Amino acid sequence: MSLDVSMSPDATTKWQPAPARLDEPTTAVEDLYVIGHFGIAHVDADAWRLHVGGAVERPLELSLADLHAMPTVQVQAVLECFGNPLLPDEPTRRAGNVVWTGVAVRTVLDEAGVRDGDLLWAEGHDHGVFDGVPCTEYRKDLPLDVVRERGVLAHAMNGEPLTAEHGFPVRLFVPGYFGTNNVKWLRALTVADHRPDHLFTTTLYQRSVPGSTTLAPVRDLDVISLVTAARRDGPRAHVRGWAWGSAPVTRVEVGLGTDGPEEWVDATLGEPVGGPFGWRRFEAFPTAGPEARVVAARAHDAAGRSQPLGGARNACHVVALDQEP
Ligand SMILES: Nc1nc2c(c(=O)[nH]1)N[C@H]1C(S)=C(S)[C@@H](COP(=O)(O)O)O[C@H]1N2
Ligand SMILES: [Mo]
Repeated sequence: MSLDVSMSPDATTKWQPAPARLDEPTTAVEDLYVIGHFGIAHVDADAWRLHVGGAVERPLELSLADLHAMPTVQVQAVLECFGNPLLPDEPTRRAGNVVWTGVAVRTVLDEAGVRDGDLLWAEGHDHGVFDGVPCTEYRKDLPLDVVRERGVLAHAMNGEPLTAEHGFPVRLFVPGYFGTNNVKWLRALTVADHRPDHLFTTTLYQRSVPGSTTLAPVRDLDVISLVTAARRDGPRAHVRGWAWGSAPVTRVEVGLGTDGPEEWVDATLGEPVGGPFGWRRFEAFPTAGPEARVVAARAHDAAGRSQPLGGARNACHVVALDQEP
């Protein structure tokens, strides 16, 4: 783990496109938001190794060539940011639906032979200071059963090798989980039976859950929707966008009004794009009188959850009619 990794000088990298740019079913890599808490890491692919250790029979050290020689899996799914961990109730609407190619985490864990433990720690090469706290790496811990079932060691996005911004040469991706868990510039996987203390595991990215007094790590995606177009079309409005979440989206409503959404209609729903954790198109053509000025979308999921109207990170997306969202 002594690989020398240079970091771009910026302390935090944040970039995101306007929602109107997310109207395509598959998000182009150049339209996918970027978050790097310490900046962007630049990793030498030849020197890169993935260390697999902890409670395993055979610790591994895999090169990029080793990974490329393993069976490949491909999945299309939404990558979504939880938001600023210091402002956890603020909507940021950073998301994209991309195609991930790589090696199933299961393949690597089977080769290593898991002995025991119910968590998988994932560690990235980037380092620096975030919120005044110096960190020697980015670290997350994830439930081993979920990562084993659907986690991918991704080396390509939309069929092209990952860019430095998105985690070159390899990142973890777990469909249905918030972006924070999808560790970029991956350098180690460790099977463990307890949570590691780290800024990005037990301090930040924790949230309260109904019926519990303890905070839980930010993992499953919330039910959410994004408006990508809202224009007048004769006496009607044409409103469309995407909806997704960790549980299947069952219904999306579109609201229209003057100062806020007042009249709601059901939108039509397309199939999830690319797989169960891809986003679904919603589209509606509600009647829009001259007084109609704002449009909102509200998604509901199979677990019985709905987007709140306000005050939450997944609050309804409200946009101005006839302006590019
Ligand atoms: N190593 C590392 N992985 C990381 C992060 C990071 O700062 N360092 N940020 C996480 C967060 S909060 C998000 S939302 C996604 C963003 O991925 P992207 O920049 O490819 O869109 O990466 C996640 N993985
Ligand atoms: Mo994020």
